[in-house]
Amino acid sequence: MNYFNLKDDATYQRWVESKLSAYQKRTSADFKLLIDIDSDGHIPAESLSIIKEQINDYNFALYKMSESAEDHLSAVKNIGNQVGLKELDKNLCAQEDRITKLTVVDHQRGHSYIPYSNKAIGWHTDGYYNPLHQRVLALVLHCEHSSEQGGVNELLDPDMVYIHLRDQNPEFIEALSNPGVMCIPENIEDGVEIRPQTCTAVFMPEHVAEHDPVLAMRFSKRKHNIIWADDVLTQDALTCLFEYLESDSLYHVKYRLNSGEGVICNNVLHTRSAFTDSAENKRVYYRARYYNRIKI
Ligand SMILES: O=C(O)CCC(=O)C(=O)O
Ligand SMILES: [Fe+2]
Repeated sequence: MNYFNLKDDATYQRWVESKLSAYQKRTSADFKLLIDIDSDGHIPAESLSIIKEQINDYNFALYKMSESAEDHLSAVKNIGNQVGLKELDKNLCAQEDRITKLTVVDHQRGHSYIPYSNKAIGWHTDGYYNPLHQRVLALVLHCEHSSEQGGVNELLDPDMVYIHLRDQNPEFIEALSNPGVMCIPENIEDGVEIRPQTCTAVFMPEHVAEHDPVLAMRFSKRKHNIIWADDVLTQDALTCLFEYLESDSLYHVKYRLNSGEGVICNNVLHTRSAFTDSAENKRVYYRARYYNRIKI
């Protein structure tokens, strides 16, 4: 089933129906918003099958550790392994094991990236600037400690964004599937190119072995450092996309992670609200990005 084919409306409609009926399940009283896992990151079989179902349905699942973890970093690695995530991204600022600790860092120490601040982060998928051979297809975001106030995450399944845009105007999908629609200029530090210019589509079919293609999305709402195609259709598509992201649809999921809770996802769109730390409550997150999708 290739629901990307703009000429095959019947297949697309079947897929839309299956997505909508999956979202219906979230309204049921016994829907499991937080799936139980062990404090070392081990996922019991029953929970793994719920995670599998939610990933299939929504591309993300939230979990909660049964008690407080001794070693959150190794628990995160453990979680990734059990959901088939193996190829960790080599991020510029990640520690050697390639999982990034996100916490407010003193700017003098050289980190001026927003993730290491307490500022809000707008809608994006992770690694939207990565070269195409290093696409970030999955992500584990884990909370070791929450802030005093704020730091809420919002999640949105790219499939629902695709559906919204295609239903508004199928030409929006064509515009945002253009491989040159979004360009990120090279990153040069001290005269050395640390990342070449990358141009990319926003919507990209991802071909997974023995499966029909699935949707991957590369996007950031940041205006800084992104050059969008300036034709009218692209600009209209972006207006529609931005409006949808900022709306409060049935598919937007807002949640503030507590210690020991996290998100496993196929790199869905997400945000973070601004937060304040206190001496007792300093926000610490771990972020693991992978080049492959979840496979359970
Ligand atoms: O801190 C967070 O809650 C999310 C951070 C994030 O999305 C990122 O660093 O890409
Ligand atoms: Fe992110």
